[in-house]
Amino acid sequence: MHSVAPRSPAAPDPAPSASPSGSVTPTHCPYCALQCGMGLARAAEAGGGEGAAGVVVVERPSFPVNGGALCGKGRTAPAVLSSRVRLTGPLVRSAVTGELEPAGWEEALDRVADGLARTRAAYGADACGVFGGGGLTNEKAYSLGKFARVVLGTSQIDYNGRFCMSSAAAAGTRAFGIDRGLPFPLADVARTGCLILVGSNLAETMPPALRHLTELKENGGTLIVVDPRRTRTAEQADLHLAPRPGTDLALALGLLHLVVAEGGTDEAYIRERTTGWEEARAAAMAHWPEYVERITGVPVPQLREVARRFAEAEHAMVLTARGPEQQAKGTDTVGAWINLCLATGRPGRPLSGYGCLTGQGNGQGGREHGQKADQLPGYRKLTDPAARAHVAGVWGVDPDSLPGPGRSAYELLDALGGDVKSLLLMGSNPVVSAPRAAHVEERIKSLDFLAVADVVLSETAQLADVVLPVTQWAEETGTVTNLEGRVLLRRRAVEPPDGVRSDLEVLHGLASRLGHGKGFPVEPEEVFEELRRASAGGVADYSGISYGRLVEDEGAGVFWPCPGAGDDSRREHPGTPRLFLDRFATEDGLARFVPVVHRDSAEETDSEYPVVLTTGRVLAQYQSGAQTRRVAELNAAAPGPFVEVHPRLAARLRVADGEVVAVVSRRGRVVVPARVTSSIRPDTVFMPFHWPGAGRANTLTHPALDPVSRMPEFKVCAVRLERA
Ligand SMILES: Nc1nc2c(c(=O)[nH]1)N[C@H]1C(S)=C(S)[C@@H](COP(=O)(O)OP(=O)(O)OC[C@H]3O[C@@H](n4cnc5c(=O)[nH]c(N)nc54)[C@H](O)[C@@H]3O)O[C@H]1N2
Ligand SMILES: Nc1nc2c(c(=O)[nH]1)N[C@H]1C(S)=C(S)[C@@H](COP(=O)(O)OP(=O)(O)OC[C@H]3O[C@@H](n4cnc5c(=O)[nH]c(N)nc54)[C@H](O)[C@@H]3O)O[C@H]1N2
Ligand code: SF4
Ligand SMILES: [Mo]
Repeated sequence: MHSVAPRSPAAPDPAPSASPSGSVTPTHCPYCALQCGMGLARAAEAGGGEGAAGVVVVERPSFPVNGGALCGKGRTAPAVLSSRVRLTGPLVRSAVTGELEPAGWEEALDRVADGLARTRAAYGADACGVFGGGGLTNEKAYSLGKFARVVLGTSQIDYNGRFCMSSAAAAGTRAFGIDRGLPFPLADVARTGCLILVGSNLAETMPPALRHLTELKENGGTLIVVDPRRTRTAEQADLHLAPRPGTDLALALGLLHLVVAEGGTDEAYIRERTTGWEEARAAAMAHWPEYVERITGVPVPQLREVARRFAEAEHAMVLTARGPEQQAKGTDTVGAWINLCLATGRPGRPLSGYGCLTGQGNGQGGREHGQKADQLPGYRKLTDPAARAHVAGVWGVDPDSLPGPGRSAYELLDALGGDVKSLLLMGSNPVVSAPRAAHVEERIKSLDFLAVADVVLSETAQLADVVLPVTQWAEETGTVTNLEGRVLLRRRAVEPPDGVRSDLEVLHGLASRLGHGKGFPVEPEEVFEELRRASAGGVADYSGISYGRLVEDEGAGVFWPCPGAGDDSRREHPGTPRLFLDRFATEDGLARFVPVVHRDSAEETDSEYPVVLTTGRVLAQYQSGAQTRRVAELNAAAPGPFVEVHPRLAARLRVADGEVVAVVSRRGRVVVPARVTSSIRPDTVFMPFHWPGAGRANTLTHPALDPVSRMPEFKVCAVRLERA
């Protein structure tokens, strides 16, 4: 059993108020970055009949981020624990039949260690690849990065977070010297005066957060939503701008132009807290409103209205999500929105600023502790000699033995079967979720050796030589860091089934076989203690956080940076809910404007492919669907893929609602039912990406990458529709 010892007897174990009978484990949802608090109660005691895996979800109203509210995915998450299709024993591909067949753990781990060792012996360490996920706990992400650098000695590690918020991360680092999704608690949103929400459909992707938008409006604030579709979120807005996908950069520049023209800039703030304004201003002034209207399709009067409301509000915020970020110009696009915020004096001021709504459960922590191609724990740079020396010291290795930066996620997937011959994959399903997925699937099939650790036989696991079945959220303890930078403790509430092991046990088993018996503990708290030391002094400093502290205040968590107090416990750091109040995290303490200008998408429409395809999510499915497609209630709500088509486009193609159509891009062709709806622009179609097979959206998407963040262009490519 993993026990969580409070640091002092004075720190009580949190007892959620919804506890039906006392024995409720306070924990967090396995899915998105909101990391809603929930309680897991024994089903029998809760009087709730059977309950999946013997537990039922109960409310945990004391947790501040969601206040007890959950979406359907969170509410039904225990169903995946006891799903019939859950993996409960390792699978190894038979040399005789070519099929995956049940095997024991010793054999399976031997096979993986052997596969990786052979590759390394034949082709060198960089022929071994590692691919991680933003759903992994901090402890797992940390151990996976250490495993790659220390045990395999490879530079070839990256993770699915590259596909998620990497553009916002790059832009945030460039402007503020730090990348934390929200630099303030989410609840601040309800009290700002004007919020521009750019390419976030949080009514479907983070439903409990919607209450902050409702409160914002009740408080008299203005909500502006920028989305090519009239989503459930856009329906809440005072003003909905529906730009053509891929044109947010021009839109933000056009707004900045108008703010400058109308004298809405905050000159004192610009002088005292920023650098680079003259160049950024000059770049923005080239974006005249009429020019911006032509690019974006947003009428000039709407641009004027938004610029005026944003500049005039006493407090104002811009929040971005995947819409503007998942573009081959995502970093510059976010940079342009940040410029708008800086020019109007927002970041570091109360109830104001720029933030990114991070996506995956540990999307924030997963990008801080070393599973990124260029990174060491604590958000340190792999190219920084001091960072290498510090982390190598914690790991007990020679700094010169640490490899340099590797390839980004898509580039790594694209190199499989080329100079990367073997892959260990933990916490992602790229056969469904990577851009240009048919090509990625081919690359994966051309590997000499593939090992996948997962809870179900995902579409990617189906291609593996060895599948390692692992424990799930409620069966293990570990920390996650939510979109606010709030570090939280998820706690073990149920016994895992026989036959599964934790990811940490997998890494321990492999490391031992590869000559590293020490250094890969299986107890999460032990890993966290090492992570604290490795992160100490880094940008994402966790050294003042402990498991004991994370159960205080009913498990409300601690915001990083939280430096350690050394031996003096009276000087315990309180954590940092709000950043930038006095200074930015840059060397001179000033925020940096970056001069950016509009540019086209990688693939513009033409006569052959005349329609823009954009992609995203629906309420009831999560990501590649590996988990949520296993839940009956969610499948009933969102049974399969579709393409949203405007009635005018549908009429031109003579396509009826529900009729099956082919959507064709230069990468491939999918066949899906059309959903005719006037909520989308007539020049654009939308597909969710949660399904494999004939309706896989990523068969169509373009792998063009942002030059800074290496984010693929998931949100824009050119397609044509054909009657199937
Ligand atoms: N139900 C559900 N919730 C989830 C997830 C899930 O899979 N399902 N995944 C989680 C994760 S990892 C993430 S990253 C978040 C993502 O959360 P969101 O970013 O809210 O989700 P998306 O649907 O990808 O994109 C949001 C919106 O961007 C719009 N959009 C498309 N192209 C453009 C464009 O060019 N510009 C602008 N401004 N908008 C555009 C789409 O129409 C869409 O409504 O959700 C998290 N929560
Ligand atoms: N077209 C298009 N494509 C997209 C996007 C888009 O908007 N449009 N969005 C992108 C974004 S933002 C993201 S985040 C990616 C996500 O796409 P993926 O990386 O495929 O994410 P998931 O489906 O969450 O995959 C997680 C896998 O790990 C397993 N798993 C869950 N928890 C654990 C664990 O603790 N340990 C282990 N070993 N396995 C675990 C799950 O069962 C699942 O198979 O998709 C990207 N792809
Ligand atoms: S909003 Fe996100 S964290 Fe909350 S219950 Fe739904 S999926 Fe889970
Ligand atoms: Mo994501």
